[in-house]
Amino acid sequence: MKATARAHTNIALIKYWGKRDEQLFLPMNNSISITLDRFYTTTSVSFREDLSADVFVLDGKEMGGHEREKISGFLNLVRRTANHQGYAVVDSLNEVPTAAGFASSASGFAALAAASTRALNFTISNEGLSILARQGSGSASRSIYGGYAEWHKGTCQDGSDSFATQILPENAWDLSVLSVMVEARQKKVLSREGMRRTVETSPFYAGWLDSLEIDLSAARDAIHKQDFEQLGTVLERNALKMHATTFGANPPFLYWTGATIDVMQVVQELRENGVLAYFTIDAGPNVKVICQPADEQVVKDRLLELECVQDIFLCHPGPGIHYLTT
Ligand code: 2P0
Repeated sequence: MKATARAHTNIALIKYWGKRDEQLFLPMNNSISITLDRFYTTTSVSFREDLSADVFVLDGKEMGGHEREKISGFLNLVRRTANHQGYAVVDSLNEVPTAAGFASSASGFAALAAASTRALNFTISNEGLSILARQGSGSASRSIYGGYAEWHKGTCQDGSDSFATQILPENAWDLSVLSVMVEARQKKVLSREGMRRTVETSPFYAGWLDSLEIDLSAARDAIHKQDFEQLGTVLERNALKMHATTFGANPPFLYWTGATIDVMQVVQELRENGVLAYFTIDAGPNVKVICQPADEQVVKDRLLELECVQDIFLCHPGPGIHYLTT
């Protein structure tokens, strides 16, 4: 009763920002992402008769406390879904630079959902896996798929229609995603708390929700047409709007540092010089710059001229979950 699965991280082009149900991880809005080739989590799960509790090993180290509880809580959900009793050993290897602002929770819970259901020989669709992964971390719902995916917020109270679907596979449209690392420190306001505070207190949150349909349809349409300028324009606008909601929260907060703004300005300057590049920023100070593969070297060289840039990780669209033989 053992299986191994791999899932890749993803980066949101249209952001998931705010939950309507914290227990079930139901979002306030749809989101759209690209799954990335370079960063992934590989997880083996084996259910064993001889265990009296779940065991979680991350990067070779046995975890306890909150980390183990999170995994065990997720496995409870899998056990309920697959109608199985019995504990498991979960062995995960993260190929994700969390210091660069990549969330390992997306690839982590997508890989765990896939490996644990496969270990139990439980037949499940990709949509079912997306629903399961979502309940570990919202953004994990999108990492089931390669390429470009949309997580539909759904309308059911039980979350049964809140899952992601693929818009375009990874080999359909190549783009370059440069993850520009300006700071390796942990973020001060975790995204979970940031979302909650924004939904509850920011007067700008209503504006975020009101304008989302326009951003979603522009992004979807741009991906279908493979119109990079249209996609870049909307993804940058959407990221700035997400961050604007945090300025209005009480107490207000800001994920950027001066270096974040330096990178944003270089991206805008590149565009003024005819190089199509756009930025997006998640719940931290690091910036992801998106451009077409033909421009990636020019963009990278220009960004490396900035003293505040510590490192740049270059990614392309990557695959969805897959199973490895062990
Ligand atoms: C996203 N973020 O769409 C957004 C944009 C951060 C900013 O998804 O609470 O780790 O586990 O559902 O998925 C990060 O939040 O949050 C995130 P939970 P998650 O990628």
